[in-house]
Amino acid sequence: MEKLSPLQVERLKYQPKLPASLSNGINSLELVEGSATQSVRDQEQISELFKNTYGKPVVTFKSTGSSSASDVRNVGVILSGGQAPGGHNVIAGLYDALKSANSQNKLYGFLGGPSGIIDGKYIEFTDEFMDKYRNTGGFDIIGSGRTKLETEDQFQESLKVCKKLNISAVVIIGGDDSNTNAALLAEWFVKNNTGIQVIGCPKTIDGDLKNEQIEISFGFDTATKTYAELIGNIQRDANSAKKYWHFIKIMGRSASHVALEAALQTQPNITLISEEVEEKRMSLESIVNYMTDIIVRRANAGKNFGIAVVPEGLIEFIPEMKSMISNLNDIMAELESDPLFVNSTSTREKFDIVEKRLDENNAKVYNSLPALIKAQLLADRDPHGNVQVSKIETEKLLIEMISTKLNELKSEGSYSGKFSAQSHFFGYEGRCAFPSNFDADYCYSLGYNAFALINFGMTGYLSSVRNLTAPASEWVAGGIPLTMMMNMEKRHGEMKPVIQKALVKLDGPVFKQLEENREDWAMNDRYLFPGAIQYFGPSSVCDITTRTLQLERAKQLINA
Ligand code: FBP
Repeated sequence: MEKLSPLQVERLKYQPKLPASLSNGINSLELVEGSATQSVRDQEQISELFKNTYGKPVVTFKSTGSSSASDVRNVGVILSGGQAPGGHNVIAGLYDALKSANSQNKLYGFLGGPSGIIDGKYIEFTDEFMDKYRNTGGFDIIGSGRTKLETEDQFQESLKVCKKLNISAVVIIGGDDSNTNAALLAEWFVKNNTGIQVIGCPKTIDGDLKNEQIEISFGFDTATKTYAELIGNIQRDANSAKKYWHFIKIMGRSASHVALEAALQTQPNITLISEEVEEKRMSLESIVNYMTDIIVRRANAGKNFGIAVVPEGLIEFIPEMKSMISNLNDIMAELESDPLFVNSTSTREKFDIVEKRLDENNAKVYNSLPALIKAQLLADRDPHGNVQVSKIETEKLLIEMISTKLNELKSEGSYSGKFSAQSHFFGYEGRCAFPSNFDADYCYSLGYNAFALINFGMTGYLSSVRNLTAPASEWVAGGIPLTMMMNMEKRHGEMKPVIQKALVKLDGPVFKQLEENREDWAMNDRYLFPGAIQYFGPSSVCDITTRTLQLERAKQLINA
């Protein structure tokens, strides 16, 4: 029995590329400090909450050529939140940097996400163990979790575990929420004179942890390429059989970056962007009308087939749905401890209980939905107590509503086509793919760079690698103060400091590219077939990054 596939064997041998500034080793680095920074908004409150870590400068590294010895350090690492391709390489980069700085250094991995540091569940990395995971997808090396590291008790427990292992720095690999918590932990460690540093790494396939300083979170590149391959394959099938409309929901909890990028790589007939739906205050009915119009026009042109891409978070951006879901989240929090609701066996009974509690308008919206969607809205909540959008089959909801609309048009005599639809959800398929060369290199650099920040005594920083559309050797490595990306937002009814989530900018070059082309793509089949991610071959194919990064970079150059 073979233990590894041929591609696994080859990928294990891949040596990720580093920025030139880091490639002479950790001990030859010099830290270059920029000027003091401010948070993106609410400077007064954020500086008050982060008295010890606020206002630090952006830093970059340059190689001095000469090398000096560095102190012995033990470091702990945590994977937090949803999987994203390349997480193993962040750890590999961190491990290699740490061992190259001083072979006595140790790296501990906390198991199962942030809960590992609280419960003291960990492993110590060895060469042999690390080598099995290089350039592989997934977070199975130490596992991940969604526990929020934010309370005094949790910080105290983390401190005990760090002291026991003599850990002087913790690296948290996570999205906006996890890095917000990294900032809180960093501040707490300084305030309590623990001498423990905290460094974050920007992770999430959703691509919504980005800003002026962070060009993209890792995993977005591989996940979007994986979805684009799948969409391309379906487009080819649709164009061959010419008998189905494929409705494809694409992961991305809130922002539509993933759907937008996958659409630019494949050019489907319809792409919905949640941020546009919200901005234009489009109702569910107007979305259905917009899609139906394209389906009718294509049918009139003899094309009873097509591809529609729908972002995962769409439902929460439709104004009437947003209001109903928010009302429902509150009601469900009460109902979860109501024996009448919990013990009621019939779904109909549950629908009735919920409907009676919803405000009048929200009850109307809830009632207008098909039973399948109503049931999904009542299913398990996420750790914040909210509806789990990935479980709501928006693609099926749209198919059902469009079918009804087309039947009406047919009976009025204004539609004579055939509508046969298939639904798909691409999400988990892309989160653990083998990282693309870009993500393998980017992640390795982020991890390597995280140790460089630790070695210079930095804390409350996000590992940052920039200039990502250039070859890896020209990437710029450094660190961004986490507080610089923060503002105050309402969470669970209270104002809290959080890292701003980046939604799709409707006046940005990426959305504009879709907007300028969508009528052409709707009627004329301009499908692109990206094929599988290539790991070997010309760098113009293997190392190329997303359309999103390329378009944003081109815009920056025009503005410069
Ligand atoms: P992160 O923000 O933690 O990276 O996770 C994002 C994500 O992959 C979303 O795209 C998706 O909605 C969600 O996780 C699914 O979560 P789960 O893995 O808990 O089902």
